[in-house]
Amino acid sequence: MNLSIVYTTQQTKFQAATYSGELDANLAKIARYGYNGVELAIRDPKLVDMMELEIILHKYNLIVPAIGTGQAWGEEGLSFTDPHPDIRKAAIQRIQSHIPIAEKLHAVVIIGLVRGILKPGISHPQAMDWLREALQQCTSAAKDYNVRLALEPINRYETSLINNVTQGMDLISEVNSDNFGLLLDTFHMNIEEPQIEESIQKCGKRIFHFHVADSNRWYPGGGHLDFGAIITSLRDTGYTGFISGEFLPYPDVDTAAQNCILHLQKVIQ
Ligand code: LER
Ligand code: MN
Repeated sequence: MNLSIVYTTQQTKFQAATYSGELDANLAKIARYGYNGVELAIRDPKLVDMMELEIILHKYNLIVPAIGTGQAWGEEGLSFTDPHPDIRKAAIQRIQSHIPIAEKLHAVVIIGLVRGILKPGISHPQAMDWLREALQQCTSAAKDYNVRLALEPINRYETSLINNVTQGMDLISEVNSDNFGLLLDTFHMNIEEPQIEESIQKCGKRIFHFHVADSNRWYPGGGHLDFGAIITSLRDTGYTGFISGEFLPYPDVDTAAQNCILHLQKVIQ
């Protein structure tokens, strides 16, 4: 089983970014607990010392399956659907700036909250037009590098733009690019999907990445989701990528990281 966990390269307000700071010490722990990958949350690639990062990744034999980009929205307010054209342009440029490092690391670029939220006075169709336009530009730039982009359906309490798999798959048809797929997150799916396993089946080969957190956003096993059934359904689609832990660091980050692995190993044959 390919398992990763989120590490954020810069401080963030986002609470479910499991690990941050002390790069060497934290990556050592992640590898020791049994993860073979680390998902990097990167606000701005300019702020990352790639040389140091690559040395430490190599030291602990960790793969980077995906790069999270949501902090560009969370910390800087950049989004694809901001009414201001300069902010939309800056958001597109920021996502495009992730592409060369994603190529180097063979990682998927995540499109989470950088899509934005519906701003006052902006209609939903207008925001969706901006979103499609931005995604077309980013997927086309990523194609030249063989990089894939994964949009994450996010629950209604965080955004009103693409909350579920049906909306995500419609957007995929509209953007119509082979390198554009979905990141499914069990925390959001538990809120938005009629039936989690069926929605996973519906996405099939368009699942480019997968986040796990339990119903309460604790580590898998800390809530009431059936991860045995969820992961079986994911595997039935032919998915061989990473299952990536993105959960609240409760009761503390190390216990959560270890409990995640223990639970998944217990429920997955
Ligand atoms: C990010 O992967 C995520 O799941 C969102 O909740 C971020 O706001
Ligand atoms: Mn997520």
